[in-house]
Amino acid sequence: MADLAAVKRALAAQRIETPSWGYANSGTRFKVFAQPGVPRNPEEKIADAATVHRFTGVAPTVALHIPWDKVDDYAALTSYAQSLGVEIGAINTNVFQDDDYKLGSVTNPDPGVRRKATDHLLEAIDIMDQTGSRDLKLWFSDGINYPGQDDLRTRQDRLSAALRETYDRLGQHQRIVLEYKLFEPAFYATDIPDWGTSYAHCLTLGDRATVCIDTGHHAPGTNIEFIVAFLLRAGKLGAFDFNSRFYADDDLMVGAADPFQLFRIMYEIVRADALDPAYGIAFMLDQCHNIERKIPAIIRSVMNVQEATAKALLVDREALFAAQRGGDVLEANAIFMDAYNTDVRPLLAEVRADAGLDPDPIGAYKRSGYDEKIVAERVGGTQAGWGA
Ligand code: LRH
Ligand code: MN
Repeated sequence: MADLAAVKRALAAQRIETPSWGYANSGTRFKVFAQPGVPRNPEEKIADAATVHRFTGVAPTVALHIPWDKVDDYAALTSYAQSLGVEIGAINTNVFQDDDYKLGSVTNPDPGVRRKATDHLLEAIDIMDQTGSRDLKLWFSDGINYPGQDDLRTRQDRLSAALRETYDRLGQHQRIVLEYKLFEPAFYATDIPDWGTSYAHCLTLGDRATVCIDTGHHAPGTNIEFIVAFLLRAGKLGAFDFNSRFYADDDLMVGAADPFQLFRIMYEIVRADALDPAYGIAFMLDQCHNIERKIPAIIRSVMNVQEATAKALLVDREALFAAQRGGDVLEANAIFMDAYNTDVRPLLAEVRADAGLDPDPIGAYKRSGYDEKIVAERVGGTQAGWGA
């Protein structure tokens, strides 16, 4: 039987990072539905992230995206965040939105473009030196649309050279989390399409290069928890970009489309004793809230991760391992499903109350009037995000 006191301690110590861009306007190629009260600058995004932390108690860091969150003084931005009770988390690079990157960024046939892209990655580390961030999050949209468009092998040589230069610039306490994605915006071959490619580059780079799993970046039917178990065993899992999807990279609220998958993923984390922040896995959200209010959506997403984690922590691992060793297929599955079918909401309400928080974060947020306040205050200026 799981030790409930230990489960509650683990839940109280859980840390989930929210994305600055999750608070800004977003959409699809068809439409961006702007919302009232959306942040107009990094400070307002950080204020919204601090609000999510205020009501959940487990989201004390916010990831930035450069240049979406470009400011003149990152040390001042960091102090501002700290004054609101949060820290700056991962720094995300962006080599996917510049005209020069049509045929690729660090893999582009043009050495001048490769230089420009690599310089952006190095600039992000300069920013990390000012924000105190540990993680440089690299995602490359690089790829090709037609067979023969470019040489697949040569593009890997170019990618490897840029990663090496970036890795060698890292400070002692900094690391790379290298994200992969099956397709989009490239529709024939992506240069880092899957976990194996990211893993291989990370092995080549060194200890401070780890893989980032974005849960929306796999072919349908991919067993993501297997990838988690494998990378944990190899000591190469660095981070998650949590979201959920029904079809492609839908970036919906994590746990919304497939809460059972999220439970299976968090079980592999718990089984490896990798939940504690000291283990070093960054649990980040990477989502777009195209039609729903953004702050309550992110609060709900944090709660979905907490619920999946609580269920995973309740798996009676001793009994499970015994059934597995004994080849008792049905018993093993039953033990696993018992935990998943446990209503953990009362337990999480207790954990929140023990931390002096309202057991109902969404209700508390609604009663706080924060949504009305930002709608009233954030008038004029240019809203941040897509279509800005
Ligand atoms: C790419 C991605 C990446 C981010 C972007 C906002 O699809 O998942 O993590 O840079 O979304
Ligand atoms: Mn992502």
